[in-house]
Amino acid sequence: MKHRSLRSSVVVLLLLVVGSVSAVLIFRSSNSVEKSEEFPSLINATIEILTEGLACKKFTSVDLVKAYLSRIAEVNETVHAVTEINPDALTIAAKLDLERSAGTIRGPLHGIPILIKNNIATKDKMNNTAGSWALLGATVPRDATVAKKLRAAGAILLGKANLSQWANFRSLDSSNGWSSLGGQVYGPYYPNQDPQGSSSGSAVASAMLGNRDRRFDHISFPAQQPSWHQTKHLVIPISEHEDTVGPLTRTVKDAAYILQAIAGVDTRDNYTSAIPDGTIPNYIAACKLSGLSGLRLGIPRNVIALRTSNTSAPMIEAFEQALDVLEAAGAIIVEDTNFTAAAEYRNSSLPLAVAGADFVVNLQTYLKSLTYNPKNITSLAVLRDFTQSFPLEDYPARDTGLWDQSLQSWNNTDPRFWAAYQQVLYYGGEGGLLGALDRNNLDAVILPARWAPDWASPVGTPIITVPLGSYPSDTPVVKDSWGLVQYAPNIPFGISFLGARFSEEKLIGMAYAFEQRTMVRDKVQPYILPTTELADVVIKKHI
Ligand SMILES: *[C@@H]1O[C@H](CO)[C@@H](O)[C@H](O)[C@H]1NC(C)=O
Ligand SMILES: *[C@@H]1O[C@H](CO)[C@@H](O)[C@H](O)[C@H]1NC(C)=O
Ligand SMILES: *[C@@H]1O[C@H](CO)[C@@H](O)[C@H](O)[C@H]1NC(C)=O
Ligand SMILES: *[C@@H]1O[C@H](CO)[C@@H](O)[C@H](O)[C@H]1NC(C)=O
Ligand SMILES: *[C@@H]1O[C@H](CO)[C@@H](O)[C@H](O)[C@H]1NC(C)=O
Ligand SMILES: *[C@@H]1O[C@H](CO)[C@@H](O)[C@H](O)[C@H]1NC(C)=O
Ligand SMILES: *[C@@H]1O[C@H](CO)[C@@H](O)[C@H](O)[C@H]1NC(C)=O
Ligand SMILES: *[C@@H]1O[C@H](CO)[C@@H](O)[C@H](O)[C@H]1NC(C)=O
Ligand SMILES: CC(=O)N[C@H]1CO[C@H](CO)[C@@H](O)[C@@H]1O
Ligand SMILES: CC(=O)N[C@H]1CO[C@H](CO)[C@@H](O)[C@@H]1O
Repeated sequence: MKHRSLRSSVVVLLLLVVGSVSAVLIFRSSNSVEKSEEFPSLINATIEILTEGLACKKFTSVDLVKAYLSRIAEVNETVHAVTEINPDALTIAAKLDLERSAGTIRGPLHGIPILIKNNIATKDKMNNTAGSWALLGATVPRDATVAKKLRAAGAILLGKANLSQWANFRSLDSSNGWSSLGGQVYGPYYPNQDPQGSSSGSAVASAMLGNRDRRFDHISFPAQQPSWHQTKHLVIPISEHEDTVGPLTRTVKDAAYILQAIAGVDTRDNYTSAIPDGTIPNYIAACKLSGLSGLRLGIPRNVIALRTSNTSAPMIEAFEQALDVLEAAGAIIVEDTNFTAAAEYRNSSLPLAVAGADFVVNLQTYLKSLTYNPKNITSLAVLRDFTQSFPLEDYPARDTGLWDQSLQSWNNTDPRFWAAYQQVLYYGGEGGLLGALDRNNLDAVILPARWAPDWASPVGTPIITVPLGSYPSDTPVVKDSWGLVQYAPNIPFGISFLGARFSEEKLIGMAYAFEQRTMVRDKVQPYILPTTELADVVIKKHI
């Protein structure tokens, strides 16, 4: 039950994924040389590369959407990463192509396809279900603010990424990446790989571009978890105090572009009012090779020591090697910046209780906002009844243990909530990340990604994770009770940079400087990759 350490966090995800259809491949062999010269390979294309191709009319957004749909179709049977496709994606792409040819460019995301997680509401033909039959067909009054901002920035919402049902907040015993509606998502680095985290589909989709650390994305943070910079309005919640919306992308710079578009004050989400001066730094400009120069990075060795097992060795070894890279890039490594409450936090049941107390109330608020609620799901209690009696929800094989606990306990309007929440704030704050940053005068704390997310979600601080390495070829294959592969050769892992609240700009700089010096994503390849490329779409168009 590794993922039971809770932490929610919701993820938006830059698409650029998958797929291909054999029928369009007829021209492939004869054109392969010319093709690779003319078109960027979709596994490696960044937002900047795609934007350049769009700008010089090498291809259109319609071509891009067609190519990605084809790539998704190629692999969806194997990895189940995408729940549904936006039926209007091609129409939207055509409109954005027209705008572009008329000289209107909304910004760097103009005409770029993006997948969003299936708990971010959109007021269009797509469902927002958190992977449950309970919400199929339900409608919302408006786009989630994040979706609205992405649209306004010119992004094409291509589809919804499969996720762990209710962002993994239902059962005490279920598998990562499973939902009644979406089925089981698998990781792309080993057959039947546990996709981890609730953002399973998002991460798998972006991993198939080659870059994302999938392995330890757990519930909380997928790849980057920003501060409360992003509005959560109309995102199906777990916990208002712990959820965060963030991008999962192929590269650090791509994440910076997405974050730039979605960050900012939203009057519909009070948490965003904490943004200093209400202003957002330039995250793209923060992507500098000098991003590590002169910065103090602490290692809380006791956090790593607390949860070390025989499967940790390759991660820790790669982490130690990364320290040399960080130092060579000008960082100052500060050893033993231990978190004073690490052991106590690990033992505590309060973090889960706080999330459950939020869930009862926050879910009800979301359900109340629906403009059409076909199954009349109005509260967690009703949702539990539905889930336990609807055969496709796979109850009791997958229980509702977390809901049972939440419904038995106090909720976040109870005075006991505030005492518990203060204690959780202490674990993540003075007793955890914030205390270590402060005492040691650090710019960030670094950890192998597996150990990182627990320390950010309670205090609303950002994390950015970049690929670090992968399990070696002699790794014994370990499966969980659901048959999901937990450890196996080639399964990647990451390194995380954790900073103070609203330190995204600095963290992005560090992650970029590390990524550019290591380019681990080029060394770890999924075992399955789609083959459709832009050439297949563009050349076909001209025949
Ligand atoms: C949303 O769910 C409904 C079923 O209620 C289905 O008919 C529709 O096709 C779904 N939308 C998409 C985009 O798949
Ligand atoms: C923000 O807080 C104010 C004051 O507590 C409250 O009236 C308002 O409804 C809140 N808004 C949201 C979107 O939660
Ligand atoms: C930090 O924790 C590590 C691992 O538990 C321990 O070896 C080290 O002595 C601690 N350092 C300090 C300064 O307490
Ligand atoms: C770790 O130990 C368990 C048994 O305790 C074993 O099943 C597994 O194969 C070991 N994994 C590695 C990577 O050595
Ligand atoms: C955590 O729990 C273990 C096992 O119950 C106990 O031995 C240990 O003292 C506890 N640690 C703290 C810091 O509470
Ligand atoms: C939260 O708890 C209070 C007090 O027990 C109760 O009146 C209220 O209905 C609960 N809220 C929800 C959403 O269940
Ligand atoms: C939901 O409630 C409405 C109005 O009370 C009712 O007409 C409808 O049959 C209910 N639907 C379900 C699935 O229970
Ligand atoms: C993507 O880039 C990597 C690293 O440069 C390279 O090995 C790989 O062949 C590229 N993929 C394609 C499809 O061009
Ligand atoms: C989105 C998508 O392409 N889904 C496809 C996944 O595979 C099944 C079976 O081949 C198709 O029916 C879906 O359309
Ligand atoms: C589009 C896509 O890949 N969706 C998949 C989500 O997962 C379910 C089942 O696991 C698949 O049937 C869908 O095709």
